[in-house]
Amino acid sequence: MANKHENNTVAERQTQQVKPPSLFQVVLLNDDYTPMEFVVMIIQAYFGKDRETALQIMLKVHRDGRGICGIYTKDIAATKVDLVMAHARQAGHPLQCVMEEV
Ligand code: TYC
Repeated sequence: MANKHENNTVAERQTQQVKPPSLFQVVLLNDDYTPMEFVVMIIQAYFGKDRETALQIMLKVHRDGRGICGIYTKDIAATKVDLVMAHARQAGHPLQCVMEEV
């Protein structure tokens, strides 16, 4: 369906004009070597959690093998993964961080 405007331009009406962005969860994986305190610091620094929440997420990862740190649009999630991985390598820890579509 088309609408004729006063200046003779035509705007097409589309059924799905914009799609909501797909979302990705950023997940930390457990390992045997990364210090618990380093993981808590990472969760606070990159995922905006307070110390208590960061501690709970870290312990969940430690117990269950994985834990969600946050849910973001694709570019933001990818940047978080890159920053966390770079920081962990810089510090000499094997911490793994991945993103998964929700
Ligand atoms: N399992 C690690 C230890 O006992 C702690 C740890 C928690 C490592 C969470 C990684 O994503 C992680 N030191």
